[in-house]
Amino acid sequence: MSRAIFAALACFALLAACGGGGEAQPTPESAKAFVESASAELEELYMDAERASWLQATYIVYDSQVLSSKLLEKAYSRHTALAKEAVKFDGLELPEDVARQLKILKLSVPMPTPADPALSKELADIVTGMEAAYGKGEYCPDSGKNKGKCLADTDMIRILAESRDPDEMLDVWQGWRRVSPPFRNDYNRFVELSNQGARELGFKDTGALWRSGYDMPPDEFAAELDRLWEQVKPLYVSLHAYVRTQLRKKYGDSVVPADGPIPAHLLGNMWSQSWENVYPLVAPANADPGYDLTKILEKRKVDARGMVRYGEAFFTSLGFKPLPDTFWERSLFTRPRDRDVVCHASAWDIDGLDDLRLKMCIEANAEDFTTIHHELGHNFYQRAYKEQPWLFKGSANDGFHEAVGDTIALSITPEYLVRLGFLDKPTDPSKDVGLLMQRALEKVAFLPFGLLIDQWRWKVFSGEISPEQLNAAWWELREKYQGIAAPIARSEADFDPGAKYHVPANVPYTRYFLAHILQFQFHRGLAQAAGCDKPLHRCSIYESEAAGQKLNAMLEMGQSRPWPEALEAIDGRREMDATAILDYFAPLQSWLDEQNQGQPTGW
Ligand code: X8Z
Ligand code: ZN
Repeated sequence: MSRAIFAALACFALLAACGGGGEAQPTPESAKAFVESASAELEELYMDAERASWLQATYIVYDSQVLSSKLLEKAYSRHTALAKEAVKFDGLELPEDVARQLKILKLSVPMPTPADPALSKELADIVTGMEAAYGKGEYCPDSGKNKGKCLADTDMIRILAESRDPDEMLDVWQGWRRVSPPFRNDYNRFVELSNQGARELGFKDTGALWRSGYDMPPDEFAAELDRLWEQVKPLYVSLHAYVRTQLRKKYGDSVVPADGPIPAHLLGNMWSQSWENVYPLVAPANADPGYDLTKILEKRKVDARGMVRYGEAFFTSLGFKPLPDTFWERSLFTRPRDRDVVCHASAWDIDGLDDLRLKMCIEANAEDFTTIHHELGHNFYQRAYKEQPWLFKGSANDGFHEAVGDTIALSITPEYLVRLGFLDKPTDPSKDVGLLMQRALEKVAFLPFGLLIDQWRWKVFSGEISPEQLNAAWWELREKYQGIAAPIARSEADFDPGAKYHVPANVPYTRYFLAHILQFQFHRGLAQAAGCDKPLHRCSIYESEAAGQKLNAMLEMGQSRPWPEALEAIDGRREMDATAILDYFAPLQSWLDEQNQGQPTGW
């Protein structure tokens, strides 16, 4: 959108709204004009902010931070102001698409800013600063195995994935958590300022604003989450009990309790959020599928770009167009040697059209292979809805955006690996419990983590968790939902939630919980379209144009319709529902029940 067109639209809106001087009565026509001019203005502002954010995330220096913060503040404060202004059309009979765009305008402020410019600037500076501090985080141990080295986040993530030495794991676990206490006070101030912005918009607090974005009353949405969690909890509890028993065998009774929470540093992941890296310790006897994707990638010397090419090729096999050349020119695929970057993976849509990018410090392993598919899911979604009006350029709800690439990754089956030439023949189906165990360590283990981050944040925003209790409340929720515990004493001098990217970067997290439910619904719907009659975990939609068309039909809707309609387009039903994930893992659930007999479950 050129500046000239944008100016003309803004002028048109002003004339329509103001008529012949004084405040004219809002009309459907002026509402439409308002939506158009607001969209054009915000599109421009966000595009500049995105470019500056890209620079800030891929080149963390003082100036990129200042510029990014400035442009983000400009976009957010204008968005907040327009959201407030949109209220003037409340109660007016409007065409459905205009009403929906106004609603999205009011609810989609990523970070509501206070009207006072000084406070608004302070808020933007805090968030940019926290993300940069996280991105620059490193740990230089002064004793132990890694003495004398300075470890970056990716180094520590790799150590936790590969090491079986509890002292080394504990050392990097606590080492990474030194990155966040310096911005604990900033976080408290951020909560105050963001809440002030949300209240000025008419919400109780920022959490209430976040819960309002799901085409249903916010309290009903919170109840939906509880319902979904209750559906999947028995499966999680069975997996937890089995893994605990196996970890006791490995590390001993003095390290892992028989019936209490599992120490957080032993699960192969910095945040204990997914446990696939402990698969070798918990692999079912006689049911190991017998291949290791990490080893295959290493042996074939697949580099970062090569891994992304495999991801792209999956989407093109479904009928999607290849990614544009600019994607390959402008993305960041590996950690640069000479500068700080935010390594947490993300997919970018700079101009709402074709300037798509991936930012990721790729390592040649199975976990990153999956994450690449996750990220490309975002990019292909972004491109599919590019023809929609600006306010509809988004996913049906935020869980949908997170679910698409994961859905594709569920199709990385042994049969698919044979198609790639990675395996000579598909694995023996009698060993499928091993395959399902691998998947469950990734997907089922994640469920309570996906839920608890925002359970914590919502309470912080509402004040139910006070600034003095941030860490204690965090560990209470970690224990309640995940059944894990800190391996060493923690106190309010720590700020462990801040050591998870999405907290300092202020990215809502419930979306990932939803995605872990939705992706199995999507997979079921697409496998059906692909004519797969095998068990769900053996279905791959690779090369199925029918599945591709069904997926694209949902993606190109963007945010133009309430999410139940988008879900219906792919799964034939309008409710988020855990039966798909439960069906997928049903054989594993029976197997776990047998293994857990005579063993304590729960914590
Ligand atoms: O943050 C992500 C993606 C980017 S949207 C890499 N994920 C969550 C996380 O890493 O904590 C994907 C799974 C959950
Ligand atoms: Zn994502």
